[in-house]
Amino acid sequence: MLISNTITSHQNQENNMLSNRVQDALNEQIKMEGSSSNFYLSMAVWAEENGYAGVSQFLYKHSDEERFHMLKLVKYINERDGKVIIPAFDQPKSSFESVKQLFEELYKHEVSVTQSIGELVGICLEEKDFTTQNFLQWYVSEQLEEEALAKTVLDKIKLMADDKSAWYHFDRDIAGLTATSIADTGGAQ
Ligand code: OFO
Repeated sequence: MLISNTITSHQNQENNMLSNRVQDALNEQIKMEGSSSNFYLSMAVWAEENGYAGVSQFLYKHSDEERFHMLKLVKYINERDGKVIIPAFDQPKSSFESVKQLFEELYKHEVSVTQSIGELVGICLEEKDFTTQNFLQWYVSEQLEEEALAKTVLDKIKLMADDKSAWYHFDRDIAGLTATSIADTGGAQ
């Protein structure tokens, strides 16, 4: 079993095909990005229902970005002549105690995605698949920016506490906030 796996892995490298292990891990990441998109969508719906128009706009937009992350992986596996499996997605959480709690969960979620990307990069290195490892660097940078964005928003929320006028401005301004805008300002807004 071990010998045949090693042979398959060597053959895959020679043919520039994905090893089964890398392909499975990429498909797992497809599930994670798709689940992220649904999670953001569910949070957007909750924010809209609860009158936070700007927050919901921000989250709808981010849901689309996560779907793009999923599609980028789908295209990559196809380009490498691999097999894409579109998975079933678990139902995301749909109610939150507050915007603060929502962003706390969002931040935790992004940390877990960063971890998953890190593990995926580790698998590529073990499998000596440097092409995929290189492709994944885009996700490594993206996660860095997204974690910074979530952290910045959480810090703002903590500062605002119960200040209604600050919340009004926050809800108005967050609609225009993106991971790139946070990265450009070094996290300061
Ligand atoms: Fe897919 O970028 Fe965050 O989760």
